[in-house]
Amino acid sequence: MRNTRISLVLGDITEEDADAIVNAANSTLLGGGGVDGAIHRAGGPSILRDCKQLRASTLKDGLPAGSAVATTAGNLAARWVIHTVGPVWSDTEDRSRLLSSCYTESLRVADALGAASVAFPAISTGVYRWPVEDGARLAIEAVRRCDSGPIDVRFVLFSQRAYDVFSNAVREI
Ligand code: AR6
Repeated sequence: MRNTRISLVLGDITEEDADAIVNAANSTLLGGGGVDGAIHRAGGPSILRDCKQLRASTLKDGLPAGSAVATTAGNLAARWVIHTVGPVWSDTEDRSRLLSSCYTESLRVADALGAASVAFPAISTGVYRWPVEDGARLAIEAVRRCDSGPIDVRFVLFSQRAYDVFSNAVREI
């Protein structure tokens, strides 16, 4: 296993100066609320322009849950935004593999770009209602398991509660 350095940050991912930041997008790639809205607002219109280009070319049917794709990052400090689509939480179906795949696919894309550092939000734990304890465990396990991608992986948590839950998960795993 590689020596990935995992760190936790309490704050706003749009202010993170990692080479790549990950967006918890939806399949349309055309923007939304939560972290997606914040990234498009802070990064400016060129990110949406890139997303529209992807939709018109390689992603005509949208980006499926569990996949990831990169665009430029407009006015952000990061060089790239990696857009991924988390699964919506389900009480009846286990969609954990899709959530893990968001992390591993994003790391694969980051690796292909040559990014040395990548920052993740807690994918699916907002509008998509994934319980943050489970989301944190899956996130950290997926990053630990991954043998490609940046060595410097940051989780940028937007609330003290999410930060505490991720801290516990790092300690337990
Ligand atoms: N920096 C870091 N984390 C943030 C920020 C921020 N600026 N803003 C919110 N979060 P969500 P999802 C946290 O809802 O659950 C969008 O409309 C937030 O507190 O952004 O994957 C998309 O277009 C939560 O912990 O993403 C999709 O339709 C985490 O980011 C849908 O929401 C994820 O919350 C995706 O839902």
